[in-house]
Amino acid sequence: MDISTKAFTVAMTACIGVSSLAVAGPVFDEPPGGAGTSRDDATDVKTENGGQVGMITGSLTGTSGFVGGGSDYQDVYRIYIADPGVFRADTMMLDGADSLRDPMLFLFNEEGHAIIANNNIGNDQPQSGLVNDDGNGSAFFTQPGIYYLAITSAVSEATAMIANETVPLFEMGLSENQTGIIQPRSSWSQIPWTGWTQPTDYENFGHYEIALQGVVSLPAPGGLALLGLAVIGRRRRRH
Ligand SMILES: [Ca+2]
Ligand SMILES: [Ca+2]
Repeated sequence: MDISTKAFTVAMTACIGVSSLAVAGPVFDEPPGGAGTSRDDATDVKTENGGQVGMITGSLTGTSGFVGGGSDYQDVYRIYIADPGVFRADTMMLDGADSLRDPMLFLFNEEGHAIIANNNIGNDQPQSGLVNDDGNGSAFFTQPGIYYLAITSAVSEATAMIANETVPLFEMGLSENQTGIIQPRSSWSQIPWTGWTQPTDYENFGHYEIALQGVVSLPAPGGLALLGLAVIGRRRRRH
């Protein structure tokens, strides 16, 4: 499959995914204080009644415009992926001047190791989508559990410390990494993400909606152990 065909396929599946997702599960709104930007201060995605989470909504509010003021170009959510086989995350094209026109999405595991990222679902399609399928029928990850989902203003990408240097973990500046789902170099897959590059376009901010599949409310700490036991129990019964 050449790049343009692949991009088209991703765009089409994104559309199908979004249309079927419009009614799937409760919406989680970014809290009033804003989402975190790292593993340490990531926002827990929990719903009142537990169960499926169909969407995250929030805003990258940009910069306050004065030196020393805060800025908001990356939002990081701690999510629970209950069903990796169907996991996907798609930013929605929204009407209105206050919508985020060009997002990027990143997925990291609980240790902060990079799994997948995407800038644009296709040429001239700046929305972003992640799906757990490498295009050849193989999953990028198979374990249910805690993951970190980040949305950023393009281009602000995940960084890591490698050989005492801060490097862009997904090398999203490369021309072949502008569309499609990308992974880090295999030798970098165990190196934790530690920060973000500065945004390249300070005017690229606004409201976003991320449609989700395969995600449920984060269990309470005690519930997490029970969920783990349930998974082990299921596996044992297969033998
Ligand atoms: Ca925010
Ligand atoms: Ca984008």
